[in-house]
Amino acid sequence: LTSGAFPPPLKETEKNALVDVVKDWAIANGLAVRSPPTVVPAEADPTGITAVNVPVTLFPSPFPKKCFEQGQAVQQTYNELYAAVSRDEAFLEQTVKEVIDGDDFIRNLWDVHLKVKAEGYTQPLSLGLFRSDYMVHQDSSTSPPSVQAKQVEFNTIAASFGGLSAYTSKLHKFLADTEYPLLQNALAPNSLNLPENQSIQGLAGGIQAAFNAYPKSELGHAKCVVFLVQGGERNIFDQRHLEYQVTQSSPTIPVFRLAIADILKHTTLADTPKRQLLYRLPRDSSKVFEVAVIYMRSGYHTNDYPDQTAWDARYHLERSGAIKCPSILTQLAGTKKVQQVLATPRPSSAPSVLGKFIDDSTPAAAELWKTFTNIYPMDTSEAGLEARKKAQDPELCKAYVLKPQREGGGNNIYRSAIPEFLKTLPESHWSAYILMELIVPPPVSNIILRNGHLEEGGIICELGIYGTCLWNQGTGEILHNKGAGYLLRSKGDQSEEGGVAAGYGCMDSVSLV
Ligand code: GSH
Repeated sequence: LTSGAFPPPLKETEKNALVDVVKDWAIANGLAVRSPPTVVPAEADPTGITAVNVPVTLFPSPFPKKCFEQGQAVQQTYNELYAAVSRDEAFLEQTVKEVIDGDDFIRNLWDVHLKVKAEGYTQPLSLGLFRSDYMVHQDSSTSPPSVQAKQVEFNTIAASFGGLSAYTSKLHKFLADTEYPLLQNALAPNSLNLPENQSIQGLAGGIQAAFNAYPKSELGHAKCVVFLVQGGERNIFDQRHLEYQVTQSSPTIPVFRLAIADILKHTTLADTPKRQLLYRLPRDSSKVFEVAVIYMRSGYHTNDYPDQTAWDARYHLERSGAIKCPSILTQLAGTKKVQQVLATPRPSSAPSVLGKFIDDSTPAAAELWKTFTNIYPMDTSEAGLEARKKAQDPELCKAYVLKPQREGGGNNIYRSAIPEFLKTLPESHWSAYILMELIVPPPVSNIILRNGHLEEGGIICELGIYGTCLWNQGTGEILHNKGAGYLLRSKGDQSEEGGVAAGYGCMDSVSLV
């Protein structure tokens, strides 16, 4: 891949042949999503039985080995860092306070936490299934240009696509073995460097570790794991791959899917000091399970809380004895504001903020620092006022993205849109945002198969490294801390937003160069 054109020039017949193989392999292996209504109209599929392959590249994208290894190498330190941040309530309170005026969602989360804190948390263990996202930053001022993995964001709730990404790696491996050697401009299998991707085992392993750490039910129930999901989720197979892997334990671990809107309908809290979370099987209410782990694939978006009852339901979960993945504190640790504060360079004499959480003098911490990019507050501090100037300047703003404290994609404001956007907001709300320098990755080309059509051209790749961590919120003891495979997502280089779930990006895998 280092020499010659990539992707290799293809004849029409070759493209069609590849598409045929990908279409079938994807469905045969569950590299799929439930059909979007734009592809299969609801009236053609009234019972929701159809699925289509997830948007995917026809080739793995070349990705700098150095950056891939950098992301892997720092993941356990990141796990440790975010576990420590989650435990520092005073730090989170201070950080949250800075955005709360412009952000009711964060305020509501914080209020739920305070209510539970007042009566006392009963579950000391906390689980994180994390994903740290990076883009390759190319510094062309050096010769040869040097590359660094720079962190885009750190996800602490519903970090998705670990189920499908393992299969994307397998798809590209399959094509490398069977199809690429047949092309006119053949790619020899050994010309690609395709690392193993253990994201399914890794993420499921985190859930299993938490399940096993949860004691045997004192109430005589069987333990279970609950996946808390959104109603009508289309990314269901990604979740199912994890679910099937979690169950594969001896003895089998029961896993149930619970829609966020149905929490109060199907679960109750035991009237005991531990407030165990009890799940009643909807089809047979005599079957009761004690929820050991609640894994949230919802609850990160305002749409998940349409009314006060939804907030009551989140409170109900938070005060329960189940191990939360994540707890509210861990969810809040994933805000952009926390990321910005952590990435603030240490003043020459004073210790860094990072040093409050992990030993900042180790080589591991030095590696972590290298992944930070420039992120500025939008408040009235000196750095904030400086950032406000940049954000409002029609020229300077072009190097930045403005981000609110939101998850799930589609919320960011890019480049020249920033000054106009700020005008629509009262200035008192500006501090709810952070300003981040755009990372400009080296150009890569690929071919995306999306809903049966090919999109060819420049793409931007974003690497996600998964990590799992189980810790004791009280003592700080870490019971489990592992890396858990990777995700590569790509998007057309003309598109700003990159989320696959939000409909912009596609699945990809790395060929290390
Ligand atoms: N509810 C969906 C799921 O559980 O798969 C989507 C969740 C979601 O949007 N997760 C964000 C993410 O990982 C983090 S909060 N997005 C990646 C992407 O869409 O490409």
